[in-house]
Amino acid sequence: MQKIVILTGAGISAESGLGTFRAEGGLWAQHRIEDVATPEGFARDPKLVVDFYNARRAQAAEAAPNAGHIALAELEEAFSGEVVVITQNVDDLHEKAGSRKVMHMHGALKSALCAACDHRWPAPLAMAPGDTCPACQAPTARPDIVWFGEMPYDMDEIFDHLAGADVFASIGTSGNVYPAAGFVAEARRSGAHTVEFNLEPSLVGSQFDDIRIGPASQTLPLWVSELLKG
Ligand code: BJW
Repeated sequence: MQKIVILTGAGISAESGLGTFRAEGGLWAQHRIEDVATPEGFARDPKLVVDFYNARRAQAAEAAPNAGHIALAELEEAFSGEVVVITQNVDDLHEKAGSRKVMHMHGALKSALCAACDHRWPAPLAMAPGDTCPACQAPTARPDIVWFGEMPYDMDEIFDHLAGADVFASIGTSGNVYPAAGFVAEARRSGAHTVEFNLEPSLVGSQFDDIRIGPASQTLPLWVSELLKG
């Protein structure tokens, strides 16, 4: 076995105190998706959107990785082949745990993006509507987040990794949002062994060879020690 490709979602950060989206009382119960996670919502009310991400950026800055994030970092360190983490999460808990190869397909709270020239720079803790871009000086700064209807990042590289995967693991994601929910099908087509970690089977759960039910902080350390024992 040479290559392990891992997809993570909000569930892996839940035990670090960051809310998931679709749980009862989750982020989408508190905010309308159309208002805070679409380019149209940002155009209508930039302050609402910027404040939503400012609050989440502040919360993420205080959060610490849990045993699930740490197990994945240990896997990358100790595994003889390649480990790639593709995360839908916009927090930096994989990096804080020590993972080095992390792809943020839905963007990152720590980053700001210029809607005019695509320049990126480290976001201040609190962004404000109309912040200027340090490269082109236009007042077009926005959170560097992939909203509905926008193209997720690094898709070509991600599909290359899926095509080369020997093992594909999906952790703490509900399978509601594409293209990420389609990765298991892609990995299966490439012959990968597929395993899901969740509190319950996801919407695409039937496509996995193995499902490990339970909190990621418990199921991941066990899986990693199984893998490293060979
Ligand atoms: C635990 C746990 C514990 C809890 N241990 N587990 C019709 C059909 C198919 C596709 C589409 C369609 N109409 C539109 C689309 C495309 C659309 C889409 O998928 N819509 C669906 C809702 C139908 N997708 C897009 O628009 C994407 N772009 C795209 O497709 O580009 C191509 C294109 C572009 C333009 C034109 C044409 C094509 C972009 C998607 C952007 C998603 N953005 C968000 C918000 C931004 C980031 C942020 O604010 O943080 O990303 S939405 C939100 O959902 C966020 C997440 O990354 C994403 C996934 O959520 P996730 O991680 O799965 O969280 P939950 O809460 O759903 O699940 C948590 C899971 O954890 C649960 O299962 C729990 O059980 C589990 N759990 N605790 C283990 N301790």
